[in-house]
Amino acid sequence: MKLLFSPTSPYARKVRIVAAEKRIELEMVPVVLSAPDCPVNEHNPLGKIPVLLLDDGDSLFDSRVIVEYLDNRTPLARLIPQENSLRITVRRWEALADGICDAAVAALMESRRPEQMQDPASIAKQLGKVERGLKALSQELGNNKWCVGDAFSLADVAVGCVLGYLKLRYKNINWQQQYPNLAEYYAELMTRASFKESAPAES
Ligand SMILES: N[C@@H](CCC(=O)N[C@@H](CS)C(=O)NCC(=O)O)C(=O)O
Repeated sequence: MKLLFSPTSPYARKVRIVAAEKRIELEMVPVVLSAPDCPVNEHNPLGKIPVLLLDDGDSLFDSRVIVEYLDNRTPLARLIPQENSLRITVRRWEALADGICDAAVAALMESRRPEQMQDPASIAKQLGKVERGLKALSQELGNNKWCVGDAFSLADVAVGCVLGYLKLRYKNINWQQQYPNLAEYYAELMTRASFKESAPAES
């Protein structure tokens, strides 16, 4: 199986961490979305990464579908609980974490447009989602070691990926100081090989 990804994509990082935790070997294919010969559109009409190319030629997207597929490939290190209410709780955390990523990515894209074309209200709206989302993550995590119950799960993978993305792209949002519980939690996640090896290089 091949994964079309970019090293800074938080959604692709989620997939890379899940594969590593479950000891599933993926052939990594780095892509540049803006390159004219970028293969992503051929496999995902939405033109987004990550995309998982299966050995039979099919493709899977988006990250939520890919992580479920990988989690079901082997019972080793299950990251999505099979019991319904726990599974929904894990997926709600993932939706919150991914939603913060969506807002952070949208604000970044808007702020990269030529200044006279930028819409400050739209940037502010997206950043409001990021701020409220971080507050919710901090409150809901509290002093717990993991997001859901007493086991590492997909919820922790997703939350770790959004925190890593904000650390990389939004140095002005000092969530580590604002929410010490999230800072401690991220530091703990970063002791895992799967997180360390997938961390985007800080420039
Ligand atoms: N919901 C999607 C989001 C994927 C996504 O937005 N990926 C970004 C890279 S971080 C992308 O491909 N952006 C290109 C575009 O939106 O055209 C997922 O979970 O996989």
